[in-house]
Amino acid sequence: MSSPNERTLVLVKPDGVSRGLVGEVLHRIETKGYRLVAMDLRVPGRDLLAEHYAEHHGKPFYAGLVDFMSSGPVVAIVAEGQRVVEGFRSLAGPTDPTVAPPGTIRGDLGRDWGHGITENVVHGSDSRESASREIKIWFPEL
Ligand code: IDP
Ligand code: MG
Repeated sequence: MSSPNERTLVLVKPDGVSRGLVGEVLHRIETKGYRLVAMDLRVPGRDLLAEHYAEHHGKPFYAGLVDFMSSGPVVAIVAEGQRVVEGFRSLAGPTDPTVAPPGTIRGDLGRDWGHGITENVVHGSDSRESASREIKIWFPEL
């Protein structure tokens, strides 16, 4: 279902921020035509990340994922537009940057750096339900 005010949560992950890719990610969101609703640069705490990644608790990569995501600043973004959840997932590309197709954010800007955890530049909500849950976690004021 689409709706005029569909929203998604995008994160530029610590690898993306430290490599200077925030502008490039914002450029892709904006040139695709989505509207920026909120944006914040911060180092996320482990409690917030535990909530954000609740679906991954207990998986072998969970501890490494939280270590990676709390290792430096991230930029949290809320973007809006018809079908933006699906649209941003399409812009981001599949999880593994080594095989993500060229043309996608992960395919163009990401690679395996040999650090164990999958560093893939961005997060994007995977459904409207996840988006609304995640936006409340990162931007409770919205
Ligand atoms: P997604 O970000 O494409 O939605 P998820 O399966 O939700 O992928 O995983 C969340 C994040 O956890 C990924 O973006 C990636 O950073 C990391 N990750 C996922 N699977 C693995 C894995 O098998 N090994 C290491 N890290 C992983
Ligand atoms: Mg996911």
